[in-house]
Amino acid sequence: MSTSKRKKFYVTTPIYYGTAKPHLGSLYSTLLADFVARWNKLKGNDVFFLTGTDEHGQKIADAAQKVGKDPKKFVDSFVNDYKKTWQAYEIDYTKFIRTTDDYHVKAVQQWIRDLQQKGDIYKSMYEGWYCTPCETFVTAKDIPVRPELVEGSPNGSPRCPSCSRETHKVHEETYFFKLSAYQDKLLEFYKNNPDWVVPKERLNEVIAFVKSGLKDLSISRTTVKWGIPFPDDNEHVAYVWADALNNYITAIGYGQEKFKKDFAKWWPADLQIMGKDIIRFHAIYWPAFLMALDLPLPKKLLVHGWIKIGEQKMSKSLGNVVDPMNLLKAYGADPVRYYLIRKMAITHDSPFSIQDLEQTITSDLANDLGNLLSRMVSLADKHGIYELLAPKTWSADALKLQGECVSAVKDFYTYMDEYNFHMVLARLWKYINQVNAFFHSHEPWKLVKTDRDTFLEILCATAQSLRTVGLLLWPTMPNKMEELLKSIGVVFSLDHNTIEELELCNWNHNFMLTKIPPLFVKPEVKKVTEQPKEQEKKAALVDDIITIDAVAKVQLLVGTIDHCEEVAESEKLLKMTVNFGEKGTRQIFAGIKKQYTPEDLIGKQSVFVYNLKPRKMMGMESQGMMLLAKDADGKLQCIAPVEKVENGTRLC
Ligand code: ME8
Repeated sequence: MSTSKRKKFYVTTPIYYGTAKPHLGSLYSTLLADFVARWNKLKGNDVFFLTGTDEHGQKIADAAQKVGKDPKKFVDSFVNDYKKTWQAYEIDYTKFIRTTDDYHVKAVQQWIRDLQQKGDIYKSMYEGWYCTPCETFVTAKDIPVRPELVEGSPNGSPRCPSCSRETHKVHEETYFFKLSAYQDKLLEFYKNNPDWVVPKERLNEVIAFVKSGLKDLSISRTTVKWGIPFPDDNEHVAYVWADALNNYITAIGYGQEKFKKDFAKWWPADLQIMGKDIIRFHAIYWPAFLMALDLPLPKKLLVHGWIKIGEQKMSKSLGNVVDPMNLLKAYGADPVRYYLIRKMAITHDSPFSIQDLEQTITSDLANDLGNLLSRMVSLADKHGIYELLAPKTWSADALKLQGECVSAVKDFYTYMDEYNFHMVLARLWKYINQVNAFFHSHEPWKLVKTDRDTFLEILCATAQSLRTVGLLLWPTMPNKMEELLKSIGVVFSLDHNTIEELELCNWNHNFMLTKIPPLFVKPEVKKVTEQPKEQEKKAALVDDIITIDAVAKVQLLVGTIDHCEEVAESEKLLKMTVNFGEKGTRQIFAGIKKQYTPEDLIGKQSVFVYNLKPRKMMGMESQGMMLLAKDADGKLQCIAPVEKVENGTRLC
């Protein structure tokens, strides 16, 4: 693509508090930014991807003091952890900003001067409540509507609306930012830009808050020492959010004469990504700060939900965080990247479980994608075929698959444009399964002896499809997809191609095949470490008697049959999609076609073996087993709880 046609794309993540190592939640936001950044690079755009750490404020000062460290030294080690984790997860950021960086400190002071000159910052007294863990002021209007925020608090201070912890009273001289002056402008902006926040609905909460009246915002503290000193008034340091939000402009040159051009090139940001906890800061304070500077506002805010562990948000303060480096050691970076983008929905809170992660790696990556590649390349290798030349004309079946490819690519673009990332991957997997069905149903391993031309066509159509899939999946799994493409002879390079030039659906490419080790490894089934006691061992040897340990190994779960259909080629099988609540959904087959129609079962609850090793049935994977009662005549009956229970409930 000529450089003149290249569009700029500037994407940011929140800057994370330097009080602890990154966890799966921080990885998630950063990964989304990397995913979108790579997609833009693939489209030939000129990308700036910013991430970093938030290093000032009382919260950091307190945490450092607890371990007897100087705050800067305290955050240094965590910054290293962030950088190492991002590198391990192939997070290809352009710049990592630290709010203790000298240029940022100077630029924030410049920002204060600019606004003082405009009359948007003035000095007065502040009295109110403050939550240090959230670094946020709890305003009077949070309290009357939320009576529960005052209950149970020993000194009558309200609890923080965000984290429910006790706040403390602040009474001090402060500089205020004239936030109230921007209330109408903000409301006007939201009205004219209803799609500014994705998902749209999250903007409603912001609008309601602004409509209820904005007070001027205290942006300096005298009781906190660890922060950016106010210019010409060193008694005050900048409020940590006023300091932190400005990172998005200071990183690209705001406040530095020599970077004026860079700033003009990159600002406004094209996409700012964050979790829903910090939307108020980004959708109210931040645009007001920018309006005060007469700067354009970011084009889009992408606000995602929580990764949850059970019913709780995964968070440092709740102590239930998952360390991404442990996951990396067990499963590798790309499978975890895939899992997070595929299984966490932007619009909702999403549960995380190791079991679901392992299940997804096994079924989506190892079985659906990895096997497809290895079956095709191994079959070619077995018959000494390394070069695949695109036929001049394709058969009707191959053209049908090509049509499915066109439609998959079209939908992929649409979902990308809507930031509907988990659907992007779900849609692509539909196509991968169409390719699997195409390959399987033509039985090329038989055709090789009877019809070599068709045999070669099947291999080549599969390779054409894998090329498309490999390129589209590159932003999700960069390393693995480069390996996949290499094994079919496609050299991946951003320097030479953009996605448009790669002609994803033009099936005129030739391939050079190389056999590679399995692209994805199925996670090992967890070994049971407990040794049964001697007595129990003996009992276990007696026919039909098992120990309680053996019972405990079988996970029997209640699930609702969300979807059910007949397997056309089988006399017995029904294929079901079973909903296990937070434990996800599973595809399960059962041989009950003679007893039940799909309509009998849809919406019903039944009991399933959840931790059974997946098995292939009619070329498809069954990811569990339905429990059935079988009478003397062999008649089968489903087993259901007497009253409805929550999906995923375990039998005990
Ligand atoms: O708020 N699920 O920093 P922070 C998904 N320094 N995402 C999660 C998550 C979870 N369970 N937990 C955290 C701050 N996140 C400020 C930001 S920006 C100018 C200043 C992600 O370390 C999510 O993006 O508390 C959330 O908004 C962010 O981490 C909060 O990071």
